[in-house]
Order: sequence, then C-alpha cells, then structure tokens
Amino acid sequence: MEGYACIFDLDGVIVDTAKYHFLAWRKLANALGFDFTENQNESLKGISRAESLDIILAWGNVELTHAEKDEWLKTKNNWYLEHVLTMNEEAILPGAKEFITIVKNAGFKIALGSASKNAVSILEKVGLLNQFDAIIDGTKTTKSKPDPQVFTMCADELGIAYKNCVVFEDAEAGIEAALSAGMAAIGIGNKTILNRALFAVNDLSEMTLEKLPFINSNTIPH
Ligand code: B16
Ligand code: MG
Repeated sequence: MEGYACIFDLDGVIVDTAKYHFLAWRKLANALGFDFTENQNESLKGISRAESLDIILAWGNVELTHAEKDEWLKTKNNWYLEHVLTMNEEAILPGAKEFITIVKNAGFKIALGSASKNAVSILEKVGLLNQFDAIIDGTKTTKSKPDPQVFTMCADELGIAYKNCVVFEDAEAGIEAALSAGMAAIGIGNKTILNRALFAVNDLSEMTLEKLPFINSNTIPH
C-alpha cells in the first residue's frame, strides 16, 4: 500500500498560541513607542520570529542595529514563554487531539510542520509530543513559509510522496507553502482569507477521515 500523511501546523491548528505572540509583540512595540492592531497581527501568522520583528519595526518606523534586534528577539521570546508556561492539555484547540488519533488509527503518518522554534516545548506542555512520526520546526528549517521547505522536509522524513500529503494550516503563507510543495492544503479558520485551500473548517472538530482528499477504498489499510 502507498503511504499517506497528514501534516499539521502548530500555532492556530493544534494550539492557539497566536494570542500569546500578539501580547509579546505588542509589549515590544509599546516599549519602542508605538502600537499595532490585532488585525495587523493576522499577517504575522506562520511568519518566523526574525521576519515578524522586521515587519513590526517597519510598522513603527523604527530602525535598529543587528545587535539591538537580537536583544529584542530574546526579550520577546522570554515574554512569549511566560505565557507558554501556563499551557496544559486544555490549550489544545477543539478536535485536534481527537482528529490526530483518528488519522493515526487509520494507518496514516502524522507530522508537525511549524515555523516555531518553541514547538517541541509547546507540544510537551500540552502532552502531544509523542503523537508525531516527524517534527519539523523552526530549529530545523532555513527557509520560511511560503517556501515549501518545512513541509517537504516532513514528507522526506516520513518517506511519503508529496502528492500523498495533506497539510492543515491557519495561515495564508502556510497554504501557499503546501501548494508549492505539491500537497493538498486544508484551511483552519477564515474561509475568505484561506481561499486557496481545498476547503476550510473552523477547527479540527469539523474534520472527518472521509473529508481527506486521498481517502478512497484503496487508501484505508485493511
Ligand atoms: P517562535 P506556526 C509560527 O507558528 C507562528 O504562527 C508565528 O506567529 C511565529 O512568529 C512563528 O511560529 C515563530 O515562532 O517565535 O516560537 O519561534 O503557525 O508555523 O506553527
Ligand atoms: Mg499557524
């Protein structure tokens, strides 16, 4: 039997850490004398920490040296981790744990494809670390979404053909990354923003095996 895989993004798909990123980035902006809105924060989803800082500094017309940026990146991450410390199993988004179990029981491989350098500690905090056959995160990638690298690395580690992978993503950049990899993409969240996805659901509680694009009588192992 040919292998198939589901690749999950972390922030916005498995856990709602976007609100903690927003709080920490906003604290940084305020410390530098400006502010930004939750709406602007939408465009930071799926974007790496360093690139997010550059975008935010441009919003505030603030220019910093490399050394200053490095300091702020550390400070922002420490503020972010203060929130991560409070996370437990209850922080898992609706349906995520259940759908992962359904997919695993159906015999498909599971991977995490996230831009976050904190992915492993977050999965550990919410008790999902041992669920994944492969974990590719911001500590392993050299290119950010919309580059397909994070997802092709997942498939390569699993030994699954790209066309047999489906990616679950809450960010436009992540949907683009999946499509560039030749994978199917299912959106989590706003159907209008994620209009390039195969379809979108509000959260994984709305997902069933039958909705997976590669499901037919030949793909379910007997
Ligand atoms: P960190 P994802 C992304 O996670 C977040 O959506 C994005 O806001 C964040 O800047 C990025 O991870 C890096 O996170 O600061 O923890 O390394 O959606 O790709 O799981
Ligand atoms: Mg995300």
